[in-house]
Amino acid sequence: MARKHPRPEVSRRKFLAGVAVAGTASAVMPPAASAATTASTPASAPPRRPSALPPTMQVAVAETATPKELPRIGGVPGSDFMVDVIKTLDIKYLPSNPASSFRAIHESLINYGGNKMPEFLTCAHEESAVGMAHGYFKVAGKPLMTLCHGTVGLQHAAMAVYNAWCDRVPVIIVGGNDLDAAHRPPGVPTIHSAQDINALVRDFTKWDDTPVSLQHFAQSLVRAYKIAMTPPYGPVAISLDAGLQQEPMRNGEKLYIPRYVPTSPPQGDTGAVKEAARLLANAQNPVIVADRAARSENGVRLLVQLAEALQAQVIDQGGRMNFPSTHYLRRPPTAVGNADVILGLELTDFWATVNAYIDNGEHGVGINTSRIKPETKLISINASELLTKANYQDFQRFQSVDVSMPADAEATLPALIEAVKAAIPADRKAAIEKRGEAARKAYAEQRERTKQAAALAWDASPITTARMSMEIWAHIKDLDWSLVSVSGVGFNWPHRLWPMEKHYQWLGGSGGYGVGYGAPASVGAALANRDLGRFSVNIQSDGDLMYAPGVLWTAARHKIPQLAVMFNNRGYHQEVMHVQRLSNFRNRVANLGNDMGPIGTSIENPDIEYHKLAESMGWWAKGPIKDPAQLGPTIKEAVAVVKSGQPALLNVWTQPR
Ligand SMILES: Cc1ncc(C[n+]2csc(CCOP(=O)(O)OP(=O)(O)O)c2C)c(N)n1
Ligand SMILES: [Mg+2]
Repeated sequence: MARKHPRPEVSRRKFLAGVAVAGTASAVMPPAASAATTASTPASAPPRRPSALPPTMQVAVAETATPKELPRIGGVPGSDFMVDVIKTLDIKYLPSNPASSFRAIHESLINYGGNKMPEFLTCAHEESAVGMAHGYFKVAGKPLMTLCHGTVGLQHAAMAVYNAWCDRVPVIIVGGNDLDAAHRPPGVPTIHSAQDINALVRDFTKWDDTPVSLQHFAQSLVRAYKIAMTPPYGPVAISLDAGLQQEPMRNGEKLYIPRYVPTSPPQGDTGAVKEAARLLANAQNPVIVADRAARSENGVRLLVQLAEALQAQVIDQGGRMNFPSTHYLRRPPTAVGNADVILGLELTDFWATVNAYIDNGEHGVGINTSRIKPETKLISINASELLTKANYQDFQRFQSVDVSMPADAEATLPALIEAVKAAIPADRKAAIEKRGEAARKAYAEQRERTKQAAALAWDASPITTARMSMEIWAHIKDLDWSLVSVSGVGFNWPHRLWPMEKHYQWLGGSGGYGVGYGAPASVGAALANRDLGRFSVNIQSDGDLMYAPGVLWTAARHKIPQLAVMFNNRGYHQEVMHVQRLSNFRNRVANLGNDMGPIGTSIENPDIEYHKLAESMGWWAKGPIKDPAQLGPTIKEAVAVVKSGQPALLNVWTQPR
């Protein structure tokens, strides 16, 4: 007699026993399930039902069975040649979550490539792998490559790719995919294949390709690297056919690897640079606004030179560390209000730099207002104008500007500085000097106000974000430190209080505001800092860490030290405020759950013991720290641990903002 349910009986019973589901499920229950559950359930109680049907035999075997022994394959594996190509590009690490669609190149990287250049770093999530590459680049200035399982892996990676795209950071994404429908294994490998995996990320990558021969691969990978590394930088994707990786090279096939030669960054047109210099040199009150302007230490130096030549105030929007926080020309965003000329350098959002948007205006419609005087002239140098695509709206609102240079700001600054010096009329020099004196005074007054604001509620518990910042600062100030990430919203005290002068002391944010960036990017940046002998500090919010906390394990496993101090406000506080704002706007009270905040926004009850979470993954950790007096001594201990090479996390309970 034919078996009714051709599934392994024992494992199905185990499966059902493991799936204890309360309530009534609408799924159809197989007969064996009701037998297995009713036996141990009183007659009156509703039968327990599984939340999902057991896997089919085919799926179970594909996922769990030992692969059959394969015949030995002669010749040189195609994926060995791929490793040769990768090695010419000087890629140090390969953070990745393993998968069969790239098993051949994985094997070649280890056995043929010796797991060096690149070294495989085991990741628990594809989003973590891309996030690590993102953070790494902003310290090292070199991209990493990641391998991901073509469909499902790339789906997981997608948000991190979008962040890298918005933040103008190169990442080389290689996705395994089995294209040949006639030869690929049935079952899972076929479910995990697609005609075109790159379509998943095409709208937010600079370029992608699907090589169909080894020579094509060599050309594509070098081209992808070159495109990713041409400012404006960005992620690129290569779909890597499983068959091409696995098959041996054809007999007598002559292959070559194209040489990678870096592209020089695009510079502003000479005429436009001159016009910009003329406007700036003759301005009464020029203001420079920088977002992702400084790609390197040299970018910071150049911006200081330009600002000093003009004695122009500088607003650093923080997409990168552009301008020293200790410089007397540094000003807050409101400084645009007095400007007659504004120079925007690699701004994500020029519109919002010169306009304000008031969320809860009349009739639920936002109100636009100008932040600047109507006659203010606007100059923009922004390489992102060379990178626009249609679908995703990272290009922001349209802003008309008077001089528009689609060019790399750092590369254009030397010419602009020279042009400005040449354009300053002799009779304006005294006025420009005077501007500098006024700026020194304003800077000193502002510092005083900031210190006073930081002292408010100094002894409060939960701990204020200002106090936490200063307690950290006290213990890192004599080290070669790098603030690798600040997750959570509005934690800006380090920028207001810490002297930041070197370009690696602040790396900028996620770019796309996709939460879950902070933890993996901090690990990637800490990896680059480890190799450079620097001390990494990460201010880690609770919501951000919970997206993919497995990256903590990767940090411990690969000995990547960092000091993570948690901005644990026990909630998605940004969203608390959004719900409150809407309730106020509608003359209603935000609906409170059993916890403090509006329903759906708090992360309490149970309170997550992040210190235990980190400890379970190999970190040194302490918490919860609620008493501000305890914070200093605990940070001291943690700093010593990090210096010894182990990552350390402090679970600090903070004020919401
Ligand atoms: C992937 C993603 N999901 C949701 C959001 C919406 N969002 C913006 S801020 C925020 C709260 C994040 O919580 P946490 O990191 O603890 O920061 P806090 O607001 O508490 O400072 C959320 C959920 C987002 N930006 N990205
Ligand atoms: Mg939070």
